[in-house]
Amino acid sequence: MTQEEKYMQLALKLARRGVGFVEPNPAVGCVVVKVDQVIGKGWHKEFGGPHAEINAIEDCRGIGATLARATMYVTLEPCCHEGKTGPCCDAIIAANPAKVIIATPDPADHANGKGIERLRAAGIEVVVGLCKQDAEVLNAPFFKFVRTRRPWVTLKWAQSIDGKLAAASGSGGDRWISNELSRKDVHKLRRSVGAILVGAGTVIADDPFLTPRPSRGKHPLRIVLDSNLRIPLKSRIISTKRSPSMIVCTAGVMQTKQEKIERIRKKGVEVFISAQNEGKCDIDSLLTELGRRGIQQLLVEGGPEVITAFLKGNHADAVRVYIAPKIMGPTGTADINKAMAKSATQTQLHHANVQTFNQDACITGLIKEIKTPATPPQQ
Ligand code: AOF
Ligand code: ZN
Repeated sequence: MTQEEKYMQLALKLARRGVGFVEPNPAVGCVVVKVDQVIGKGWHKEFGGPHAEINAIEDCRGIGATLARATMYVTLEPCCHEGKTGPCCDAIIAANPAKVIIATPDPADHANGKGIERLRAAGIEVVVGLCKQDAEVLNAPFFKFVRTRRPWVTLKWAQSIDGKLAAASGSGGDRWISNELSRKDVHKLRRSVGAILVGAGTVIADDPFLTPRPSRGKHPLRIVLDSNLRIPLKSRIISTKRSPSMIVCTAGVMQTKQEKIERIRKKGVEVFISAQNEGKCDIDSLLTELGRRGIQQLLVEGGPEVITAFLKGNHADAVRVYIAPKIMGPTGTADINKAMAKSATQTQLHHANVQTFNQDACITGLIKEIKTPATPPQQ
């Protein structure tokens, strides 16, 4: 690894601290280096807060250092628009570093090379493309949404070693599969997405709230895939108002369950009549609709049939699975292995990452490899 790559990797590491807090913004990190010394570090810490570059410039000021003759490493093209904060480009130009090294351009309309141009026009040397792939993997949901206007889909489940997602009611065993720390992580994940989806079977079996707890001001849309409108009117997703809800069913129920539709709508819950695919709700057009509503990320939380349908239809971008050191044996239900045995394709996850939450393992991986052109960084 070159020295420059090391600095950019440090900026990427700082950026990762923002994951879970900055969405739907990208996570961005920044390192300022002068005569081989890091004189400032910054990252985008939370949605609506100052950008990475501003925090890094502030950090330099904190030790009384100026950016003259310094090099700034930043994981995303600095913005030049007036957003929730002032344009980073103007702050960088005012601080006047000799060089700015950027991992990847920002494809958002308000950026898309304009920030790079503005820095160059001010006489700052700009290099683009260092550690580009890592930067693309880091913000893959943001990049997908900006480029395609479709949400990034993560399939998440927690399983026992023998592939069970739930404990049978009355089995006497522990209700939870994963441990408290894993579940805390799931709530952080919920806070980072625009919508959370489950199948009607999960609602009937578990009656989940499907809200992030604590919410910290985040209220992702709760979606139930329910082609035959089986959801009980008393279910928490309908009766609690903490987050908006949307029940997705097919046109067939408009004749047979008109009254139920009305009753759900009267409770302030949306009933969305979806296009149909083999008698089920068409996931593809639902994703288009969610994208149209500006939802950047969708978290699919089960059950086994729904998770498998997303995999089979090639609608998933990422998988995050928590594996608890537990064998459920006869007390386990919702068998993910059984559902997946019906799924047509073998899938090798890319850019995989393994974490532990106390004694639970958590594997994250992407369905497709993130490819970037193998060109050397432009000078
Ligand atoms: C940067 N540095 O650290 C981030 C950037 O609403 P705002 O003002 O927070 O702007 C959000 C947009 O700015 C976001 O959509 C993305 O294009 C860019 N994010 N840019 O220069 C940062 N997080
Ligand atoms: Zn900015």
